Amino acid sequence: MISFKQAAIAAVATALLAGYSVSAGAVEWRGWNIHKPDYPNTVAMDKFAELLEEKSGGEITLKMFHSGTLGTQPDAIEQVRIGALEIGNFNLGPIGPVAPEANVVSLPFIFSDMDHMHRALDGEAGEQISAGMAKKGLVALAWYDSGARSFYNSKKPIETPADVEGMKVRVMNNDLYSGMISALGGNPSPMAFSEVYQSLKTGVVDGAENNWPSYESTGHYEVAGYYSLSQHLIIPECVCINAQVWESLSDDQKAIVKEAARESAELQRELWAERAKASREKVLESGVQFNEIPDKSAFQDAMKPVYDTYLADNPDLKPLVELIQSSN
Ligand code: GTR
Repeated sequence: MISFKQAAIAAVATALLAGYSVSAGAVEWRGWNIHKPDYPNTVAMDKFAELLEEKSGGEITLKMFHSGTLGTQPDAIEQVRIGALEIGNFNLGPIGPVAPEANVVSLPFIFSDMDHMHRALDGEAGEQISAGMAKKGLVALAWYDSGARSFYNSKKPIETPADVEGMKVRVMNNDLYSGMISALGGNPSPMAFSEVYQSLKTGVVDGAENNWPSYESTGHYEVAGYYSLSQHLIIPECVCINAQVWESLSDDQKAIVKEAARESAELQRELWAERAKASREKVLESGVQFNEIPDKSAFQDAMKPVYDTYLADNPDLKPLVELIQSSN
């Protein structure tokens, strides 16, 4: 077995070859995050960086780039896959088109609530999803929360699928989400997160969908004042590392990196729960019109074509879908 020091030297050599910024005996990674400074994920990724440095005795440092300054999420996913960036905090939504196993979490209503999602991710389903992502160059170190996504728009409350008919709705880049909006009779508009505010404001789109914290932190609530609690997607997020960089680490370093990521995830989940409440209160106080959808069955029934497409494209993943559904 090679020693920590040998592994560190190997990591530095790899880093030098890959052109990372290094000082003697240390590697500096670069990390991508889409959110603003006070967002739970941002605070947690900064904590991850701090823990990495502390636990590795300064051998591994991580420079975080927040607010999407290093580009859009689909681009950043590619960057981490090819090793141009080492780390990213990614939503599994835009990872889905790259790794079909990860796309299972983007089937609308597959999770009944957050607990169901946690159970699945912490068990066998999570292992299959991680393995699928690793094959595509992304090693998931820990899972972050991202709540439930619901519809919001500038026109009217959504109470039944018929209310979505004819509406232009922004979705993340993933055909499953376009299929989801089409199945409700709306017009899907895949678009980068950073463009949604202007698009809502100028009427390029009528609506979008997201969790309370993102609806609030982006200011979307100022320009799309109807929020309807459809909770159609509960998508987890990862702290992901480039697979080659991961493989270049010694076992000791891997343990340190995983532990730091897991500790940051504990913090993120706590902060997430607090922020979800605070964001909800803030937007409701500002006058957002909010409605619950007590019976979601019409929305759920309408999603059959989305499941059919996913299973037709990935017949081998039927057992994964059933595994998640059976752990409800
Ligand atoms: C947020 C998520 C981001 C991004 C965004 C979006 O909830 O945390 O990573 O996926 O949604 O809608 O693009």
